[in-house]
Amino acid sequence: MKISFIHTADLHLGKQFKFKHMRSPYGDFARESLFSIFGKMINTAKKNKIDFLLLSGDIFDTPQIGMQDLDRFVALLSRIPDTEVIILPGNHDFYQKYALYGLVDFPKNVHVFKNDSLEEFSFPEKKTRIFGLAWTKDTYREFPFSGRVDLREEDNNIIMLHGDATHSSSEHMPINISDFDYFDYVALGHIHQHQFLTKRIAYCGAPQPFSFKDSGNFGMIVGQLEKHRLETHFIVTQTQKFITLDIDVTPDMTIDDIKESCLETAGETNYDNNLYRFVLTGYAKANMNLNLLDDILADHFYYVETDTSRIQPDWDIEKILASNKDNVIGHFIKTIGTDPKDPVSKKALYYGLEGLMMQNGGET
Ligand SMILES: [Mn+2]
Repeated sequence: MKISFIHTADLHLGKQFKFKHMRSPYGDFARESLFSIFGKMINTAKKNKIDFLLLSGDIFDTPQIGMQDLDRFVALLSRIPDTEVIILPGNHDFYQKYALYGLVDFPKNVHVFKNDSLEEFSFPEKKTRIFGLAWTKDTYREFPFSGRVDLREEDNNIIMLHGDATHSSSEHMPINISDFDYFDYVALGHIHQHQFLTKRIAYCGAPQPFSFKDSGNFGMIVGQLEKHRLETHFIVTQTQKFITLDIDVTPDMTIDDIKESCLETAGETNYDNNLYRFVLTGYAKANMNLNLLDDILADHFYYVETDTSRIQPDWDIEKILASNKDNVIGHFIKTIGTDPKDPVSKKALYYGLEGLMMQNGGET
């Protein structure tokens, strides 16, 4: 029998986002976007009469989630009564009797794994068995099941797992994927970057990037299974991108030149909802106030921040030495040398000078 499924995980509903610019509404928007993406997945399931919605853990960011978020979640799931929804609690939303999933009376199309031993939901009319193993605490140094599941040839056999298949020493439930390669499909959760470990074993990834560390595409996996023949597609669902761009700064640039370079590097892209970070490297005029840059760029982006921590002030060392011969600044320059060749000494000279100039108000 042919079945279809949507595989998603790591939505982290309810997540509190932290941005450099805390005054902003960006965190609220990002938080709300997770619900809106989940709503779109529900619509997709309904429209395409998807048989199974597989939620492979970390659907919520924490077990201490507000009732409002929980109610929204349940209401969305009750809109697809013909889709069987399977919830596998992960490390962020591990199963407890008196929190989160334990508090809810789910509609009858929703099935929740509740134990950290292997369980199964069986759907004889769809000739499908779905296995899984829930988290019931926040750390597992070993995978809590060994052995082989007795499968029937005539069934579609799926297993859902939440854990780390990339590090065998992980505290987040290390998974040895070769232990599960006899299933038709292994629906993994935990790692936010989607990846197919084999044709049949996949992390669907998070549906939305969460920070500037998240590059690449974010989405869900849609699949069909019939007589052990598996077909899968990765569908992009993200509504935001975190974009990090490097900017070279040279001493001849004014702050407006730096702004132009940022805009040029970003290109004529669609700025809607995308978050930009510019990482500046090189040497800037010693008296330039780079703190203004975030405000100067703000009009041009939905969200923008700059990292200027790698910028070095371009000082005329000879000139500083000449006007500070007899004080601690002059002594410092003479000790390191006016033009040290190795990068560590050069750094020491610039950082040291910066500190000394601020403390002593040295002459430039
Ligand atoms: Mn996780």
